[in-house]
Amino acid sequence: MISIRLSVAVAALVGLLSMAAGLATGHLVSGFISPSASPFLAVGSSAIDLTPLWLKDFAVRTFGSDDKVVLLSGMAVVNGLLGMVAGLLSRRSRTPGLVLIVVLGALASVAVLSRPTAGPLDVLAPLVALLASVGTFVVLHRLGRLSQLPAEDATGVSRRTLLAGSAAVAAGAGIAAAGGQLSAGRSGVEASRHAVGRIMPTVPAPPIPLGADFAADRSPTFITPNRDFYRVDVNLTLPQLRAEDWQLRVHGMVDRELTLNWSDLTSRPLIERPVTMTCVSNEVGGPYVSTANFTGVLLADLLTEVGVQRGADQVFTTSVDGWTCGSPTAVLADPSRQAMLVIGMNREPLPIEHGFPVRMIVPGLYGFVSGTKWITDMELTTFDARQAYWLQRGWGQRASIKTMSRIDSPGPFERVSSDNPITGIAWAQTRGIEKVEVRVDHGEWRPAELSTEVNVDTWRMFRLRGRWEPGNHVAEVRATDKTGYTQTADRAAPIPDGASGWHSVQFTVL
Ligand SMILES: Nc1nc2c(c(=O)[nH]1)N[C@H]1C(S)=C(S)[C@@H](COP(=O)(O)O)O[C@H]1N2
Ligand SMILES: [Mo]
Repeated sequence: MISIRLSVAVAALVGLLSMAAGLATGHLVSGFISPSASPFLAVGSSAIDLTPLWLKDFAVRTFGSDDKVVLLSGMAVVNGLLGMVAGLLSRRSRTPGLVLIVVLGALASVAVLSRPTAGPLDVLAPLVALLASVGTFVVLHRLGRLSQLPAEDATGVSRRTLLAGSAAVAAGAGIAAAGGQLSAGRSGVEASRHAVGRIMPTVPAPPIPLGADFAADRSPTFITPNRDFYRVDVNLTLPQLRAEDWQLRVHGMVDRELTLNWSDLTSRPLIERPVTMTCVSNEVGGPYVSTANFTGVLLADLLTEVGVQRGADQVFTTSVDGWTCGSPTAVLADPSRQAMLVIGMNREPLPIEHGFPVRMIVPGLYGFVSGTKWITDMELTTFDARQAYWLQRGWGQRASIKTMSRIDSPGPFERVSSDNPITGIAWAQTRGIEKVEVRVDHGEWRPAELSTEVNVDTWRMFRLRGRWEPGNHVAEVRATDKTGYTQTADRAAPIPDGASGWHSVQFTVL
């Protein structure tokens, strides 16, 4: 046997395709077990959990809600490079490349099995992935060597055979990955959501008054349609939890432990209320704020029922995928706060990405300390005893939503007519908005017109009419809440307890 070295290009191609074949097959198998068993996605989810705070903050700031796409693309590139390295290590002998593939396969298995929702079957996905990757590597490596034999040793394996084999692997990987993606959506959760049907509250919210927004002048609509509601979570794959399988255990420092299922929950009085939700990661002027009519069961009643023991200052909630959240008991138990276990959003069952079948909503607290989606566990405990997901990563513990305002029209650097009103939103949940002022080109602050107030837990729209000279301008906004506090110019970053400062927009009058 003559010793043959694979060319750099062939070696890299063999490694790259073996990696693709493995990841795609694993993704396909996961489609039949559980989306989070996908080796590719499990490694991505582990990366999210292990990402240091500064990098996470950078990613959200730089890529916004595209951060997941960016993460997945970056991972695809890294995986491809690792595959190429495996190929390049094996230009003479296939052993070093195989060793690297087996090590990576083992790491992927660890990632899959350490997902909080992992079941024992999940390991099948990375195992099949590993087998597919090794098999592809062995076959393509052999084809690669044969295709590089000198002509007098011709075995009938030409470069063309190698190319055909490679194309077949690439196509197979594409189909497998797409198949995994398709079958992942078939867990019966959409059917369960459909079966729930429209959510009819026992106590409906009063109708939204006319004049609750200035949408005609390009403020947001008062109610955000579900499909436009901002979404923030750490999930690459959405938890698949059917209403009929849902349970919530309320336990810990309580007198009477309680477990609720879907029919227990939905047979209680269902209260409907519009609430504006906000994410602590929202930059000044950012998009992570939306309003919906939420329907659910009041938490204050539930906490009275279980009998909270003295000293239990934290309600520690966990979602089905293991994400955790710590909220102050005093806030959740306060009947005037109207914190809820929510099942309905604008009369629809919660969309899956917003927590189907049940989530928590607490007016006045940022989502990361109150908005547990896919909630399955509620433990009464102390802040000393347990640390929730974001607290472990440097964010604040008691995060009340700050008084804030945002200009929506004109948009940044927009060219508008001279009579374009300046419109936008202001919010100060639990306190309510008293006044919004706008100034143009650092002139006098002028009070803006306010939309009809719906309740203190929702946003209010503002509008300032005027005539602006042709040319470039800057508009700034500041809100005053009903405690008399006026937003200051002091800029704070979102970390650890929410951004502050005035939003400003530059625009041009034609
Ligand atoms: N299970 C789970 N619940 C979660 C999160 C999460 O990552 N996982 N993110 C929280 C954060 S940070 C916010 S701001 C709100 C956002 O809710 P939305 O996506 O429905 O707007 O959900 C909260 N609930
Ligand atoms: Mo958030």
